[in-house]
Amino acid sequence: MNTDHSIDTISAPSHIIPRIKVFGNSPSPEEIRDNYIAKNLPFILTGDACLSTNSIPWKVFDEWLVCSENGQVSQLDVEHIIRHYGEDVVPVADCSKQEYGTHPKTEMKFTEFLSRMGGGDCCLYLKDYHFVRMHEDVKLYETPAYFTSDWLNEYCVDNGKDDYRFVYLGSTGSWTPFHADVLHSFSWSANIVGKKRWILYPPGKEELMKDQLGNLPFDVTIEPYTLPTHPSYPHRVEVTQSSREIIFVPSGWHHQVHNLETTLSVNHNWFNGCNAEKCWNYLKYNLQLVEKEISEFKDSMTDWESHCQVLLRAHMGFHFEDFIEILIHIANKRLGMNRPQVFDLVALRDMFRQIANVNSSSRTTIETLVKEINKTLQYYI
Ligand SMILES: O=C(O)CCC(=O)C(=O)O
Ligand SMILES: [Fe+2]
Repeated sequence: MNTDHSIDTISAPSHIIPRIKVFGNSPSPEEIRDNYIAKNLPFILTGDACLSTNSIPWKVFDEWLVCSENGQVSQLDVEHIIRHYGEDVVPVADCSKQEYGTHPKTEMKFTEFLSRMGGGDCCLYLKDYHFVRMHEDVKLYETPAYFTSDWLNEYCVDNGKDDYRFVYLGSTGSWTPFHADVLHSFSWSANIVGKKRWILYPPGKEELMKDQLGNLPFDVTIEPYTLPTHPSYPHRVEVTQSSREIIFVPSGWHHQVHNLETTLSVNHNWFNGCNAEKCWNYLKYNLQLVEKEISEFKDSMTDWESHCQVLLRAHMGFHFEDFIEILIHIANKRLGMNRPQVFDLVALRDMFRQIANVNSSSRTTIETLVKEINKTLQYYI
């Protein structure tokens, strides 16, 4: 594997974000899975091959970008975008304000966003635009082979549910506050044009940054977090992602992101056999928090446990049965495939064994699935 560990290596020598050069089909998805994704370590993919399919660059480059007058740099083809997508209603964050630990969001037409961004309103940031779901026929880009094992979006697409595939667009200075991703899922994010500065902390190190009330910082680019004497500082990892590079953000790594130029990016959140257990543990941990929060009603409420699940879903976007339903859906599909998906089936079996202890309405289904998985796997491992 062609990795360059020397570029952009950051303040913390123990956590270096490698740049991995993609040539044709190399490295293989299995190499990336085993060396980085399964180890929950960040990396950057570089080289045009990572943003093309069978050597053909993604359509977004041709359709959404134009060369500047001197032919040197790519910039947004605003006219094309407005003509085709200007009427889309898109979510827009206001980076100049803080509400409940994040930037408040509104909705506006894409055309209005572009004209305000063009007019120098650097505080607006278009994010979480469900472009793929809204324009299924367009196929602006393809999920890179390294990230196609995606149980979350596979389930959402198969069941007509809201997905986790987004387009982001913001001018220089727009930014995303400190956070970890939904359900502690993975994220991959590809810069179509522009540059982003990423600041990341490995899982658990965010604890060193909580205030006396247990709140995480909103902005880690200010003191005391930038002081080398701060306890979290040795764990801080920073990297600049250039145009046409893809970053992988592992599960539970808190991060903050700044657009250093006008940046158009696509990103997906997802989980698969490498991090499903992390997502499940995070869901269980959040259930404990909810249970603690309303523990005083435990004896007086008949359906206290289901209330806890409702609150869990309101807070996290998922409750236990939602998560279990995704696993069951994927297991049924993998069992129905001609070529056995050994990696997925082993991971699903491990998950079902853990979930078997939970009081789930799907217990019988899960037991049957484990038996079927065992039957399939006996010929392969
Ligand atoms: O690009 C950004 O502003 C934020 C992206 C992000 O947080 C992610 O991909 O997880
Ligand atoms: Fe994120």
